[in-house]
Amino acid sequence: MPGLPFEFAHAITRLPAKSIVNGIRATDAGDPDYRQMRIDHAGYVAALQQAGAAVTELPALEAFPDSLFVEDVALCLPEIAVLMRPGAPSRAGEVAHMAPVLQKFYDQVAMIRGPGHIEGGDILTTAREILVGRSARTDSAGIAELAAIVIPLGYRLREVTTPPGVLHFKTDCSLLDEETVLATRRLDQSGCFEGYRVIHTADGEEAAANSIRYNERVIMPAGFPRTRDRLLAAGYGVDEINNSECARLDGGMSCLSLRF
Ligand code: CIR
Repeated sequence: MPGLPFEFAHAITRLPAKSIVNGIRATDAGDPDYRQMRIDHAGYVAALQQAGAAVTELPALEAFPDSLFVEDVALCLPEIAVLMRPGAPSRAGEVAHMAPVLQKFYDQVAMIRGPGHIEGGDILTTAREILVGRSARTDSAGIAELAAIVIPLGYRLREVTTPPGVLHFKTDCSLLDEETVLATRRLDQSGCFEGYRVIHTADGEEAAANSIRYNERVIMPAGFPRTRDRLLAAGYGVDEINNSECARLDGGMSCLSLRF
């Protein structure tokens, strides 16, 4: 694979819409607060910029409450972007808004056409393979269609399982470097990270697993001090972002950007 899958120059984000109060959530812990979410989102974009990202910030899409979670609509690899086919019906229309944006950056833009479904949150690209978790949003047919696109380009793809009740594979893990992932114990216990070094989130801090490595920084949700200290002790540079509002919609650090 060309380059390391945490060395990036660009990021794409989308401003939260006022309609975020209608965003999908597995468990209702109250609507997210739009004003706080805008503040948190601005902090997230600033952290990406500090890490070296040229950030393309797209306008809010009121018709799509979950559209700030741009990660789910595309997979960005160095030489190709692949538009996803979200398993959540209310999110399907987000893809058409992302297609022209990616066409500005990429010569090659492919598309998952179905009948399967796949969302970017279920895809972890490491230095040696692309791991894709089957979930309530991502099925084997969607994964097979992605495999048919990326394997001819020289990538290895491995189908794994997102734990039941967990939204996306990356809800429970992040890439930290060429050989290391941050993961919850419940995901690691599935055996999917054999051969990798795994740093576990601290017990009770599972929501810290959805972090991102962007160049020299690890951007993680605030409020998980024991997991943060594990990352610091392992030598990573850490930035913390308040994620209280996105968390109400089961979203976190990876969901909020496309990175390439
Ligand atoms: C959804 O259910 O689709 C959104 N409320 C959250 C999406 C989070 N995205 C991600 O984990 N990649």
